[in-house]
Amino acid sequence: MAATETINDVVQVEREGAVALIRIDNPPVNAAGLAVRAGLVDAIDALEADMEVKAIGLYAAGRTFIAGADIREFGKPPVDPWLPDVVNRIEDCAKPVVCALHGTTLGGGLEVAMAAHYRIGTPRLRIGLPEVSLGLLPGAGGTQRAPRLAGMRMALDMITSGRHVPAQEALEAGLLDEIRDGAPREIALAGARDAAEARIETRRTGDLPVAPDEAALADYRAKMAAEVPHLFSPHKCVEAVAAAARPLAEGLAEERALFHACQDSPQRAGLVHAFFAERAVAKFPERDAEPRELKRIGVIGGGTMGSGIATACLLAGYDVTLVEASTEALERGLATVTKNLDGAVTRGKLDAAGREATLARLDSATEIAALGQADLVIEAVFEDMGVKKEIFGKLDATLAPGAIMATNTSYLDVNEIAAATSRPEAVLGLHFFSPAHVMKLVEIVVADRTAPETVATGLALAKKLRKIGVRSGVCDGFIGNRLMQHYRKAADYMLLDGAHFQEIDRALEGFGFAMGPFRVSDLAGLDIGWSYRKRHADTRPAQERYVPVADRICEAGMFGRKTGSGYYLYGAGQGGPNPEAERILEEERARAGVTPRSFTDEEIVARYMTAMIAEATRVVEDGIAQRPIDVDAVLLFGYGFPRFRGGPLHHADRIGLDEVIRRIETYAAEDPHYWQVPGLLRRLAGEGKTFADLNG
Ligand code: T1G
Repeated sequence: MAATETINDVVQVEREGAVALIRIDNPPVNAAGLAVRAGLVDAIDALEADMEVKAIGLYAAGRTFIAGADIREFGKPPVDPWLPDVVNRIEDCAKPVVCALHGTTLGGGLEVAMAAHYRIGTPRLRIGLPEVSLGLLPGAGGTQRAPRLAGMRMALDMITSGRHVPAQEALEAGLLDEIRDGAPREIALAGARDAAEARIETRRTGDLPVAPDEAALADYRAKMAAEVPHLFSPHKCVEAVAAAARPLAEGLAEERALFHACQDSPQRAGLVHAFFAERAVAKFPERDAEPRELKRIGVIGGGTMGSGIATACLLAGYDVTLVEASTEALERGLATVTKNLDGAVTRGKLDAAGREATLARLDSATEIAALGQADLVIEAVFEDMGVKKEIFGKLDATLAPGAIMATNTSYLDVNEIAAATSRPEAVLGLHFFSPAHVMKLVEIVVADRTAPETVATGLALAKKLRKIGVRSGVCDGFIGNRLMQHYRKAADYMLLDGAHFQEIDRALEGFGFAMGPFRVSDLAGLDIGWSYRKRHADTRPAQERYVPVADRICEAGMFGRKTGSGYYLYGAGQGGPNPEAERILEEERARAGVTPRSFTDEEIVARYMTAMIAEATRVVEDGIAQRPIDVDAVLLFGYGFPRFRGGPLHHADRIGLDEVIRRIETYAAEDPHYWQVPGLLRRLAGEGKTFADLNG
């Protein structure tokens, strides 16, 4: 019988005859926090000194071997033993260490494994070095040992992409020595016995030679310069791998120095914040309520949004019924769904057989009555309150008790829509973003009478669709569009005051946005904002400054890409500013009596971001968003906010709340209606707190 010895809360040792096993058990993902690191060192020390032990098996309990260093420790003062030292201790162990890998062995977890003397993976294992997605690089020897096992080019590919590599590819690349099926403990035990009886050849990775590959280094230097010029760590990743051509100790020292440079970069903080934002938003107050089981989903409306939502639900495995008002519209919707699925085949997300099986789960109708069996129905028709209320009334009469009704409205009052039914507790908003089968974000809009079970069902659906569901209260535009409506005005005010729309786009693209606001409007279609402004013309406050440039461009029939011109010209050989738009801009400046002035990129970014931060603060203050991190997640995953900046309120903490207040007060001198300091911002600054303090 194996003798088990507890090293600490998360590390245990078992002795089985001439071999011993080290077991890590640190749920949920065996992150290499302090206890794991200290436990590993103590276990290796003890077993190396134990004369009975001839070989050591290393494995982890739970769903995965170590999934990396403990990200929650980043930014805090490091505590000994550091992971690089733990990794070197394992490699220097006089007894062979055989590592059994399962789940998603990532970052520091793979670095621990690469320091072991033999690696056995399970068939469904995936390995990776994703530190770059956190603004870092593998800092525990990964940039030195991966090239020794798999060559520089494979190491560069893994370290600059952060991709998860399946077991078979890892074996072929030399990162694994074997693939065996079975429980990690049994694999580690059998592997250690094989090592003790020399049935397998163990080796010290650090002693292996590295074939310098200047061509690969040149390729990746060029690739990073072209693809991510504004990011810090990808370039450091390449330089760290380049150091692998030098003796191990020198290479490790170079890696350490580059790791610290990344650790100190603000991009690391932004990217780590984005990592946690993606996960923290799922912590809804209603998350423990029982979600309704969903099998068949109805989608009303076969337009861009409806067909995208239907595609997302089909790809997630649901049976879907698409409903449209006419056969022609229905056929258009079905054709779009089919095209979307073809796109998924092209992207390798689906094979031909999968496409057929997926389409087999799609049926369609021109009557809402056909949705009687649906567990959930998502309405995605055009933005008209009367039409939506009529549809919800019909759904109320059609659906079985307990079924859930959702609206994909981007702006309209979900409370008013819910009131059009006899069961408002079963109504919520599910606001998808176009293209709905691609965009990660879904705003889950909780109306005043929405039941916790209904919210929990919305959250469960978002998870099943592999989307990021963010909880929002009911207000005009919920979280994202409310912010966009506000910060977009800051861009229009700078436009009228003298900045050219190309300058504003360039400045914000320099800040990290994939596309500036005027290019985004041209892509989305200027007519969408136009109809929104027309709908709100009567309720616009008299003292609000109004810039009619976009209206004038639309009145001229220019809606952006879809009409070939908007702020910019589109079509063959085009792409520059639209002279017509520039002429309209000049006319509107003259009409407003504006003497145009110049704006630096810094000022453009400062005004745009300050406007965004101000409205984001009000969205938290009004309780529309639960926490600041929810607002950050909405902008990150739905509005192209640069991930390395972490989101508007993370950014606010970086520039300092006093500075944000100073800016608003400065700008308020020219427009006190638009530039107002939110009470919450003053309170936090007054108490010396930050938005991070509100994230819990
Ligand atoms: N540290 C701390 N917590 C972690 C964690 C980590 N590395 N990985 C996951 N969690 C938490 C996560 O926040 C969530 O918590 C729960 O675990 C489940 O995660 C020196 C410096 C492993 C593929 O980048 O990619 O090693 O929200 O919801 O979808 O070179 O988590 O429940 O409270 O994501 O099944 C490198 C990051 C670190 C891997 C599982 N490693 N993790 O996905 O579950 S840097 C990574 C993931 C490093 C060294 C360097 C995924 C996953 P909560 P989840 P999942």
